[in-house]
Amino acid sequence: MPETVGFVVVANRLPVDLVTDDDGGQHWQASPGGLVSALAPALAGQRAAWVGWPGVPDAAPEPFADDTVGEDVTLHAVPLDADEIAAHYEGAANATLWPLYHDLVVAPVYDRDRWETHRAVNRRFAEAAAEVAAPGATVWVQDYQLQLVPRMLRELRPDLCIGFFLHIPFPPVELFLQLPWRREVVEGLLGADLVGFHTPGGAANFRWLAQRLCAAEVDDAPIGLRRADGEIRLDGRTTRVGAFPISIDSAAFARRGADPATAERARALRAELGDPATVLLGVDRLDYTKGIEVRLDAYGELLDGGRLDPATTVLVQVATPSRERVDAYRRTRERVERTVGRINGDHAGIGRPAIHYVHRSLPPDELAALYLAADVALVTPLRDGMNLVAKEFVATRTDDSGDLVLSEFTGAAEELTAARLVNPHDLDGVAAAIADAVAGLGSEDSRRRVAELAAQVAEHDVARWSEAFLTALGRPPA
Ligand code: GDG
Repeated sequence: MPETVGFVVVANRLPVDLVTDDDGGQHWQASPGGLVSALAPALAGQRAAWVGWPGVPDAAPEPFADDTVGEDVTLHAVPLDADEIAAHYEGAANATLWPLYHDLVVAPVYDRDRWETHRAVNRRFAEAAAEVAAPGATVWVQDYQLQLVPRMLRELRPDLCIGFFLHIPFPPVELFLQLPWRREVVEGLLGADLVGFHTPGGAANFRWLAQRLCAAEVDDAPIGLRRADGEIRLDGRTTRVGAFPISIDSAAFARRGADPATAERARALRAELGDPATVLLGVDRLDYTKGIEVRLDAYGELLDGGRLDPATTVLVQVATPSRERVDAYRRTRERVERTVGRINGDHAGIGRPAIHYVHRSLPPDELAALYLAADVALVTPLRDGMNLVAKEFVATRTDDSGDLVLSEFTGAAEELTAARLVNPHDLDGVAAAIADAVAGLGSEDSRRRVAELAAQVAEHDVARWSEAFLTALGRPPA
């Protein structure tokens, strides 16, 4: 039996992935995604466990520690075989729930066999968490892949204090009702003591569904968090619901932005780009929800119409590889790359591309230098739970220069109201916002807005997010 601890994180992935080297050896490497930095303040200074999948089929190491999260956090691997990865992770999570929760940008696949596996995998996570949690421990379950875990864990261990946080949007009720397993999901989440969403809208949708699908009693009374917070009572238990907008380690990004080495690298990057007057920047996982094509199309139209000059403007688009075994992602990549090729074909000079397209993950230092080198960040998702790139861009900039074009359909737009907010379905509006941002660079208005954005992110950092959630959950202080 593993040693039990008072605080357990349960997430789809461990903070490290098992990677096989060319010579057949294996090592652990930080896994993609920002969950480690999001949870670092909550994990600091106490014995804790992290339950998750090691990122490859059949890996089942004994519990271990890794520098990524420190010696005090024991990592407990939940093994998945190749069929389970296909059915649960690529199937139910990324071909059903992900598109359903992102406004059906692509059609969700409703497959009963895959859901059966999804359920079995959720149970395995719940059992692993039940095994490492000490009596009365706090367990924090993360994200859409594990929505069935809170109830399963509650049945195994009624003594636990269980929190759940959803990192993606919770959809409008009309869309959620499509899900054949809709009641199972709502009941799954209601196993938690506290369910957190990025926005009040997500919390409100969930409360409505709990009432309609489970005949739960819903209380509007705020619990001291924010509007749309409230309580749901079912079968003698109470689940609290609230909005907890996630953020970044703002001070760390500001420090990196202020580091002379970052500024030096930013200058070098601009020189490598041919010292253009204006650098536009997009940074995303290559995902159909991120609206990469929207900004490419808007940029292409601005070049076509002569409103931006390809001799003096470049767009850098970093599109990190993601979920490449899922069909819709392969098709999105093809469309993005075709569009990049067409725009470059129409507008690039020899040795002077109109778009620099990077389909790789960049090291964090290089990403920070890009944030500093760019003038305007283009964040145009069709739907996004929060979007951390928008926050990272404004936190990295230390001189109030630049501008941010931000989709209204991101959680970030509810906080970053000083950005140039756009409807990503309105191509004219997106193009106009990009043109206005470029024209307004250096103006009093843009400096004032960027200063306001940076101040917002500096104040509302990720430590504040986890503290707000865990305080509302009632976790005893570490
Ligand atoms: C989900 C929700 C929510 C990207 N390219 C590189 C790189 N990144 C980093 C960014 C940022 C992270 O990846 C992406 O975070 P986002 O928030 O933008 O998007 P998702 O991955 O979809 O995250 C989202 C989030 O969960 C948290 O709750 O905000 O709505 O969808 O941190 O910097 N990092 C490095 N190189 C890259 O090339 N080093």
